[in-house]
Amino acid sequence: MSTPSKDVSAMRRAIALSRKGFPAPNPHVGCVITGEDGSAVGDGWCDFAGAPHAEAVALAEAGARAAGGTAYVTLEPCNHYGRTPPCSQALLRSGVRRVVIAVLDPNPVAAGGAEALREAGIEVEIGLLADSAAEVNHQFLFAMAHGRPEFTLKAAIGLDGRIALPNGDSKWITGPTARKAGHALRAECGAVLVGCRTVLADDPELTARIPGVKNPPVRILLDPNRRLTGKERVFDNQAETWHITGPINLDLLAADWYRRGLTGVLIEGGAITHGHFLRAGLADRIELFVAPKVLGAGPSWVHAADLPSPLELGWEIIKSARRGEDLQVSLAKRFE
Ligand code: AOF
Ligand code: ZN
Repeated sequence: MSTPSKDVSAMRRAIALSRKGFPAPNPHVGCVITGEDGSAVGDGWCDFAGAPHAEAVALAEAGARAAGGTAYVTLEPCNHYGRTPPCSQALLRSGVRRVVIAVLDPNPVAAGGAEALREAGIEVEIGLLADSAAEVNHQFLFAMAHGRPEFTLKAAIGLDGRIALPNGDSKWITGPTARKAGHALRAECGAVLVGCRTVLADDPELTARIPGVKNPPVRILLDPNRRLTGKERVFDNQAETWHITGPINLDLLAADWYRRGLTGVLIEGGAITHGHFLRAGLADRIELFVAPKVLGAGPSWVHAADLPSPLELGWEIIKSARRGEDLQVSLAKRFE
């Protein structure tokens, strides 16, 4: 039996809604409610971690018009009392007849909504446009599956792959549009990490300075030899800062960051830090902002001269987009 086109288009819209907001470390979730006659009566998405869930937002808009209708949700409705009450119960109370789910929730704390709804007599369908819904939510799903955050290496480079001018200046390689996209990536990941050399060289704030960010990303500093004084700008009170000192074991740290609630970390360099993540097999995605400039000297964005052979392979360009004068190239590790 093929899926009716009205189901496909409603779920497409729910997936488009799920892209909105910066819900990290929580999942991206979108929800569309249609009434008994099939007309759209409610839209919702989860705007930030701690905000009302997508289903609650859509149900609030639909009100009594949800009765006899269908709810399209990109992630299985939660079945737990977290920061908000269970969406499975809210859906039941609304009187919807049918719930269409793209992807089941791998979060053991919240899962079980599909079964609860079915047991209550609601018609539940699972898997519609699952691949597209999962791609929007790659970070959350990756973290749940691997017990660690998803790591994205980010760099702004010239045409020769370098990150700094001959005088060492690395601040303005790319233009304002690309820098804004970089700030969106920080908010999207929910955490930003740099090595101490980058803090000493650039004194960055590492904040997400764009509208719509409610939860400032956590700042993580790798400083094994305690070279930072605590007076640098990353130690201001704009966001939480985790200062890691002493011997560094990235696998142990990754598991610890996950336990502390992170699902993603944007690794902003420098070259040596990027190299450590690549070498440890902890580079899951790469975001390169390429400026149409030849810098001529200075280091490449990743120091990876001693990379063991299997790790250097297998990247796939999943997206590329013009950002003002510059280009953003998004890559994911290809699993074979
Ligand atoms: C969201 N937004 O729209 C949905 C979520 O942190 P809590 O208490 O709000 O619960 C988060 C869990 O709830 C989350 O990990 C996921 O399993 C489930 N669904 N979460 O933040 C939403 N529908
Ligand atoms: Zn919920």
